Amino acid sequence: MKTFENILVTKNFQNHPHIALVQLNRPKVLNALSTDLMKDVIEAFFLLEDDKDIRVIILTGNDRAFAAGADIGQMAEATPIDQINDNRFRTWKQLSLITKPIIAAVNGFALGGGCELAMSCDFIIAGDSAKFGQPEIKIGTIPGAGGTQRLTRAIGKSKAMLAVLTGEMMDAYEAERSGLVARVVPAETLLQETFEIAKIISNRAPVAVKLAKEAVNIAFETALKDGMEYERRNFYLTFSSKDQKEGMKAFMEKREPKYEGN
Ligand code: CO8
Repeated sequence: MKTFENILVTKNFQNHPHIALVQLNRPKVLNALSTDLMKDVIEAFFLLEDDKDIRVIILTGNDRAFAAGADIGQMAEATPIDQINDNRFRTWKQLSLITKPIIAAVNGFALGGGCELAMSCDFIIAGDSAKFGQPEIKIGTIPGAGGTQRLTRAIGKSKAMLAVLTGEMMDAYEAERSGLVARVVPAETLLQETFEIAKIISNRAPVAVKLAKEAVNIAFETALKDGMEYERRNFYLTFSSKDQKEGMKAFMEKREPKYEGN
């Protein structure tokens, strides 16, 4: 298997011929999702998709973070046009082309784009220390890769509004009660427990698994496309505000932001 700069890929995870592990690997920045990291994830997913032996993919981070969001340093000075030209959303969109099951195994922070990436997987198993949130509002922008759409469908309008408008995190148990997370397990055994679930799926008929995944997604995603387009334009729009520049600058300068409403 090819080696990547921003992720670690283990093809026969725990010597299992049908299970692969993809681990986000930018620990110094809590696995912030740079453009290059997301490209690595997609490339690895497509290699595993084409690998006839692999039946289930597990996506994980480390004990401290699954991923703390898009890379703020990379975005802070971006204009809406920079973002359109960078075409990062094309990479994100390709996640939906993977037909094999992808399980997100989440310990630590899954915030912003990190929460959106976990929600883009087929289901989430969380360690009991996991924290989920869409904190974009705190840095003067809004979710841009499905946070307002997938979170609302997963946990309902009221809880999604609370999360998106306050930017506050929810713990693993609240995430499970709300339907965002399929199961909570002890943080120390997260990978082992996720592996056991992956083993069960890998013993099911692969074609049926693919068709079942597709069918559940169709139920879930009806009309999602329109919502995502709408969200993306609003996400770009926040980058024309001074408050977005201030929010991200303040984060990098480790100070409280001063918002003026423009
Ligand atoms: N981007 C870049 N660097 C980050 C990020 C990030 N999202 N998160 C953390 N880091 C860095 C910190 O700057 C710090 O670096 P350094 O050691 O050089 O100072 C290092 O990671 C460790 O972080 P902290 O010292 O802040 O660790 P704490 O334990 O004190 O705090 C938190 C952890 C609460 C997770 C805190 O780091 C935080 O609030 N991070 C930002 C969370 C956030 O706002 N995420 C949303 C980002 S915007 C987004 O995701 C929009 C997605 C749109 C989709 C894009 C599609 C293309």
